[in-house]
Amino acid sequence: MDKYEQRAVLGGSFLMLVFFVAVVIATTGFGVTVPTCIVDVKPFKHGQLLKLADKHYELHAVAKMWSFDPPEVTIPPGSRLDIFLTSPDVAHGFNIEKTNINLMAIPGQVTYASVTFDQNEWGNFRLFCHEYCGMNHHAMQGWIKVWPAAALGATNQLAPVAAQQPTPAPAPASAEKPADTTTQQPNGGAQQ
Ligand SMILES: [Cu+2]
Repeated sequence: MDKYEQRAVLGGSFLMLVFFVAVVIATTGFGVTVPTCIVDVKPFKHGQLLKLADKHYELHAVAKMWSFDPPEVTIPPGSRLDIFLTSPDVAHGFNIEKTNINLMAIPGQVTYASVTFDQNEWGNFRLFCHEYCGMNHHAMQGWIKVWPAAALGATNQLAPVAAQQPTPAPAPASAEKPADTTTQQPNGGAQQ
């Protein structure tokens, strides 16, 4: 074997080993989960947010032309969110900014991923479609609103944020600023 060819093979093998170790470390050390296709869950037609336990929620999300159902959910900081996603029409994307969540919504199938939000970071995380799905694809977005319990109201986590009239404490220094200031803020724009 030519010596350059030999080096290329050795270099390629070494890189594959590095990548494999990186995947193992990401999975075991950092809790990064790989999106999976769930075969024992039937596709559902309506989105909902279920509270499984304190700071543990399950989101059934439907991506359709050209919106998400539910369009927004509100959960407290430090929450784990298990996401089950499907589509009734065409393939869509499901990407939550500033997280590892990057899913495909596939008609007739359910995909799954899980994300745990940082205890000390809160704000609005934009959810958007990243798979071209038609005329209004560019406008297809939603919100994952991560707000302290005091801002959530007593009952329905899915209540429109505008109707909750929460009065959260001032954001900690590390708080995420809402990504889109043109949308209505949960505290009516009173945030300092
Ligand atoms: Cu789209």
